[in-house]
Amino acid sequence: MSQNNRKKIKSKGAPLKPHSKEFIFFSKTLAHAKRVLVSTHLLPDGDGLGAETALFHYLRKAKKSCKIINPDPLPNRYRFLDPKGTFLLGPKEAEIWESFDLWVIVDTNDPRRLGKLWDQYSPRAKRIIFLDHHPDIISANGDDIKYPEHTTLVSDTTSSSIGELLYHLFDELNLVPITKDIATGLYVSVMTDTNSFRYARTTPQAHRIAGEMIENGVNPEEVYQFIYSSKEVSHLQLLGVSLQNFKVAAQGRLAWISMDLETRKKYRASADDTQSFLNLLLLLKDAEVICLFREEENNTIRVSLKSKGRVIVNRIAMDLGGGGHAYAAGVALSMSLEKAIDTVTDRVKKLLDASVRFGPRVGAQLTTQDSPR
Ligand SMILES: [Mn+2]
Repeated sequence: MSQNNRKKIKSKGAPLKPHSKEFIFFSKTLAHAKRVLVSTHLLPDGDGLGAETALFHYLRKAKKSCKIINPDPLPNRYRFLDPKGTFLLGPKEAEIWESFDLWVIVDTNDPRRLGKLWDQYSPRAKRIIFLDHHPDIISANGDDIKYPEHTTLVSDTTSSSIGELLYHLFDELNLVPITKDIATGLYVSVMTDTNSFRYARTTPQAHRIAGEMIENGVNPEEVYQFIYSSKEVSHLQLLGVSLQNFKVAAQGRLAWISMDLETRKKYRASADDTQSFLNLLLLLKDAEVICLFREEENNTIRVSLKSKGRVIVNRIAMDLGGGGHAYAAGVALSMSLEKAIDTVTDRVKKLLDASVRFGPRVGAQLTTQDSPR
């Protein structure tokens, strides 16, 4: 699609907000960088992986050296983004330069979510940029995370996805046209982080970007099939077990699924598998907050919290040492599964109770961003 048409589409929508000075700095740094490393968070999702794919193809096309390394391997359902397994690489799969111009870290602003990669690569990067749309972790809970001096946070909590931020970045840079490969990355990012255009932050802009990417060659049905119709028999059996056993409290306003390690192993379920079960609880009419409790190998319980949008849940995650968006947050707890369920559901019940008495905005302290992590 020509540049002319792209401008025409955008002019019909709401005017774009002016770019922040950090965003302009990112654009300039990227324009000058020759070697760029790109990474996303542990347990990578479609937003991070789609954004990485788009960046990789864009930078390669612009004749720059780009490599991707992630703290976790590529989940199978995203294999279609890199069918030959040449660039969306996990730890120890990629050989990284001794020194490089720029490390772009997408979909998080928390160095801890890079696992071992942070200590390994942060000293080797001349500049580190976090491209993110989550609330700032430092202002959120006064955490003692120290960013090295050569770090810049480029964040827009009103953005549906990292793909949306990259769309503006590519528009600003204007180095190469959007190819089908770049478009596929952007489409996957926007589609998965709006839960297929269902979340509150599904803006006209998110739809416009998706539409434009389809014009650039993306096949929506094919992408959908790859990401969502990719399950093994054992996955649906585990889903059956989970849905038989989910729990409801607070007059149906709270619902949760819990999964112990034994069950996960029996059905060979990955973390990525179980995460998708949580969204099914959103089908419940009365549920306002839904949770998933997943027992991990290292004696921790990974908790995901989601709100339909009346109450804000990231305060609960932050109080327990986690974080996230207002309506989608998470935390890892070092305790038994039963204890973790009690700890979190007690807090959610109190929150729901307070929201009845004091109104739905109780606990609101942060920006209201509702895409998932
Ligand atoms: Mn995201």
